Amino acid sequence: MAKTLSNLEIPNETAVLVYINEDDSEDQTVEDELVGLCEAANVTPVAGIRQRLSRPYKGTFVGKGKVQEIALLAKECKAEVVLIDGEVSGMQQRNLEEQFQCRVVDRTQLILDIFARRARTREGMLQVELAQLTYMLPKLMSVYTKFERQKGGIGMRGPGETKLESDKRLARDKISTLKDEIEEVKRVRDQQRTSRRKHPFPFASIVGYTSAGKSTLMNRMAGTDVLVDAMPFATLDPTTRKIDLPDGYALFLTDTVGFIRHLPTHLVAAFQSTLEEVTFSDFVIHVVDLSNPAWEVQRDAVLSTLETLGAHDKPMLTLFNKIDVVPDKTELRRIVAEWPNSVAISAATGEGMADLQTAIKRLVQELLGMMKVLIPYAHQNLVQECYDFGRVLKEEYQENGIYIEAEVVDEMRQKLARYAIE
Ligand SMILES: Nc1nc2c(ncn2[C@@H]2O[C@H](COP(=O)(O)OP(=O)(O)OP(=O)(O)O)[C@@H](O)[C@H]2O)c(=O)[nH]1
Ligand SMILES: [Mg+2]
Repeated sequence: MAKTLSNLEIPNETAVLVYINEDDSEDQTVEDELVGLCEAANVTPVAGIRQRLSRPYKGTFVGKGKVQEIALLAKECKAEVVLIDGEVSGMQQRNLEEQFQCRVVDRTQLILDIFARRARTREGMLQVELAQLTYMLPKLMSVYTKFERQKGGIGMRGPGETKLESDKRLARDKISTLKDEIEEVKRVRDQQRTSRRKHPFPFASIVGYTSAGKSTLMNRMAGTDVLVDAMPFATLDPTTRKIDLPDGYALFLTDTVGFIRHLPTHLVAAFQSTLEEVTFSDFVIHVVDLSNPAWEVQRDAVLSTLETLGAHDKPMLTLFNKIDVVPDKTELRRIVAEWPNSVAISAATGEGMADLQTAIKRLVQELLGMMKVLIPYAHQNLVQECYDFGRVLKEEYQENGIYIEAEVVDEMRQKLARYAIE
């Protein structure tokens, strides 16, 4: 499984993992998540240690005694990296590296590292570089310790690394160049869209916590071959496909990058161009991994990320996924009954797909309004648009024009208003 994703040229590194969650009921899921992230970044955990922190210590993030403990552990295990499951400042990082005598990497750097390895498109790579630089900028001044950051080490991979060696001003210049480049890539992509709308209609995005099963669902519904993997962030670049729904309805569906908790807002912003797909959707399909004990925390993390993106007001269909491995069916029924507009499915086995299609069809129908028009032959192009932006029920070539009965999106209704009959 690891072979499909890991870049074998990047050396494996050993790490001591430092957990900082306060709530002990979350221990297992927090550990599982960090170990999963390590696997995706080709890091081998050699030991784990925990400090329950409500607030990080100013100078060293963890407490004094814990610093000693970690230093000892890192030495014993000959760890190359100490990985802290939080956001560590540049000053804290420098202090800790001195104490630990090895490199210190935080959660955000680890995630960015995975993104850097996953990015395939130009846009994806530019966004990762932008995120890395934005994240590193405040840290730059304290980055130069005797454990000089080298190309290839965890937390330092990807396109941003060479520039990180330059000063803050250079980084800022680079950030602004990157933003321009992303804008340019985006502009070209928008131009290539032939339709009047920025996106085809109707258009929905699959969102959800990483590993919830978004790509598995996409593959099942659209017959795509998007990479599915148990490791987090298998998908980075979005894929869009048209899918057919019952009764002649259709939908454009996008599978995109997963969300994760504790990701700084400005990093989400760096992925604006990818996540724009979500903000332009007519509605969102939120996949929740019900088999994960932390599914509620994950669901809420997704909802708050959507809020950051300004996409929380969109109609949402919630899919409770992986029910093939959820033993308690009574509990399952209760959850679905309580959560508005939700369906229980298994993207893996196909269970619940009929209910899902009905639910999606209903959402698509809500976006459409019935219209009867007589389009003059001089404006024949509108006929095709009726097909593109709605569902045509009748098409008749008459003396004065083309008679169309169709369910179409609002924008199209406005466009057709002058040809409306009745
Ligand atoms: N048992 C079970 N496993 C599933 C189901 N759906 C997905 N999985 C598994 O969950 C893991 C993650 O699936 P993906 O489809 O890659 O998840 P994703 O949401 O696209 O994840 P990222 O792209 O990494 O954010 C894979 O190992 C899938 O085989 C399901 O319905 N049941
Ligand atoms: Mg995926």
